[in-house]
This record gives sequence, C-alpha cells and structure tokens, in this order.
Amino acid sequence: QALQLTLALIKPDAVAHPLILEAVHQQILSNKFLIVRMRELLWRKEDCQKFYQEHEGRFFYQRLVEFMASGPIRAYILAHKDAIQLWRTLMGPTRVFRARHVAPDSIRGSFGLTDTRNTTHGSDSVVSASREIAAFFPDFSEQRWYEEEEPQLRC
Ligand code: DAT
Ligand code: MG
Repeated sequence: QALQLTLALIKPDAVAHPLILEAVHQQILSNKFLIVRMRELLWRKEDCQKFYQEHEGRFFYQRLVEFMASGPIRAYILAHKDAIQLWRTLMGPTRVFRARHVAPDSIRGSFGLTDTRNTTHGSDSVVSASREIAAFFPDFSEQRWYEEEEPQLRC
C-alpha cells in the first residue's frame, strides 16, 4: 500500500517549550511516521496570510496570522499509509476546550493553550497536503519522492 504524505507543523507556543516540543516529536516517532523532511523556521506574516487564506475574514484570522509569525515553528513532511487522518487524530479537535473534553490525551488536549495557540497544524486532505508541503518545502518534489523514495520505504 502506498504511503501518504502530510504536512505537520509545531506552532510557536509549542516550539518555545522544549519539553512540549520533544513530547510532540515523540508522538510522531512512536506512531511510526517516517520523517521525510523537517525544518525549523520563522515565518513572515505574508506567508502566514497566504497559508491561511481560506480563513481570511474570520474573526480569528488576524490573531492567527500574527501568532504564527510570532516565533519559530517546526515543519515536517510525514509519511504513513494513513498520514493525514492519523496526524489529525493525534492532534485532536481544533478548539482546546473541546479537545480537553473529548480527547484529553491528544496533543491539543494535552498542550493546547487557547483556540489560537493550539500546538500543531495538520493538513486536512490530499489536495491541501500537496499545497501546504509546497509552501514549506519549495524544493521538495512530491512526484520524484513517489518515484524514487517511496517504493523503497513501504513495507
Ligand atoms: P485545524 O487547525 O484543526 O485544521 P482550522 O483549519 O479550522 O482548524 O483553523 C485553522 C486555525 O485557525 C486553527 O488551528 C486555530 C485557528 N482557529 C480556528 N477556529 C478558531 C476559533 N473558533 N477561534 C480561534 N481560533 C480559531
Ligand atoms: Mg485546517
């Protein structure tokens, strides 16, 4: 079965706390994701605006964009046969109050601070994963990875 790719981000609230950063990284490892690429970066506000364009106009948009540009973030391309859904399940619900109640052991349920400062991001579909991977890893060719690397990685 082919591996699926997703973009995972650890947001500034979690990168700022070494123990939380490490705990999230451990979740990635213990759930047997392959880390295809990883980088840490400080994002410009304009990049955040573009990344979250679908939310433009929502009441939280400005807050979200400013938060995402407020400190270093860590970006991963993760591979797994069910990468998109598995990572979203591990993250838990978007809103922290809900996460704490319905998924207290999830990443957001454990470490989320507010609805904006909610620890992690994960792509929500194959189409958005491709777009988001390209935004963070412009030199990464998904097509080449599927041709040259993925066949050797699947088990
Ligand atoms: P997700 O990050 O779970 O995919 P989303 O795509 O709906 O959620 O929203 C993107 C981010 O925007 C989310 O991680 C935090 C922020 N956000 C969403 N809904 C919010 C709300 N009701 N209040 C504050 N921030 C919100
Ligand atoms: Mg989303």
